[in-house]
Amino acid sequence: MKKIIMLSLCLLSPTLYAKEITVKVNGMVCSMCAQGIQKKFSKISEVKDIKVDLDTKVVSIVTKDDKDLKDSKIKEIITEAGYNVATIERK
Ligand SMILES: [Cu+2]
Repeated sequence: MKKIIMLSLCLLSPTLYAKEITVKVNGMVCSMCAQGIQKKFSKISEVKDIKVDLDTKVVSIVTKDDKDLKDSKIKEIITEAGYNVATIERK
């Protein structure tokens, strides 16, 4: 019985909620850069909300409920756009 409870907790907890991911990006200098990155992320099905702050060079991603976006995927998108990922933080 205990095992079943533990197992169901493990299966449910990690992906139930939307995730907030904060990505610091090197190389974004103007609003065109920001718009380009915003466009790329908004095309991804897991992404619910995307904001780019040019002053702090931070890309804020909110995923859809029960979805996640892997760090490797984030890096891939940003690198392909011509920028560099400095840090990735998750809440
Ligand atoms: Cu630019």
